[in-house]
Amino acid sequence: MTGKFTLYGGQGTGAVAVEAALTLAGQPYELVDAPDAQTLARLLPQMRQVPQLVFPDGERMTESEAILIRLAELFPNAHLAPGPADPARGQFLRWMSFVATQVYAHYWLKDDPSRLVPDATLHAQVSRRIEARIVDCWAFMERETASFADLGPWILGQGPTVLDCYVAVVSRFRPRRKRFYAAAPRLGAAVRRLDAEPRLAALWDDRYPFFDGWEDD
Ligand SMILES: N[C@@H](CCC(=O)N[C@@H](CS)C(=O)NCC(=O)O)C(=O)O
Repeated sequence: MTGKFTLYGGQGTGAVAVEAALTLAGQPYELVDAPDAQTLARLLPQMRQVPQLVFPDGERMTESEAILIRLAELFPNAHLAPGPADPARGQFLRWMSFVATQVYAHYWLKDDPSRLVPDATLHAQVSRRIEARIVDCWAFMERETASFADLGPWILGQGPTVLDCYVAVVSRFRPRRKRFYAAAPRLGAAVRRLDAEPRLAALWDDRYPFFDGWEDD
């Protein structure tokens, strides 16, 4: 595929995982930031969420998991996912879906509990319970992916894949990294490798900076 991508995104959002994948694939893209609810409503009235990626042929995709898998398919030379015949493919798809549905999807409510819970006195409790569920999910993923440690230092052993990009970004949302490291030390080591990946240094600086206390709850 030739031509430029347009990514609707925002600093410190899941769209940064898509930026990381595009960067590792060596693909230039135009970035349109939608930093607040009003801009989201104006630019992306249908869904009001980022990421949204417009492909060079005009196709538009929402859903970070699908976007990341599609990019890995389109640029196989970047080795961003195990291919269809690779024995790791099933687990790759499993964990991509897990991050999207069991972890990332919680933030629609966590970011604004009033969407489902009108009583504001309950919002802090809702948020704490969602965070506890997210930590449990990371701990489950840690246990279930433990055998990949024999194959290499990335989440699926070989990498970095778009799964490493996805977890590296989503694990930075609250409750943030310290609790993530405690629940999932091997996954923590993999995402720290990606934090330190030289090809992504400029991207992290610009789009998800490692500010003082960034790992704290
Ligand atoms: N299912 C979507 C979730 C995207 C999402 O929750 N994005 C957040 C930013 S990290 C957002 O745009 N939130 C604004 C809102 O939901 O109002 C995906 O996987 O891409």
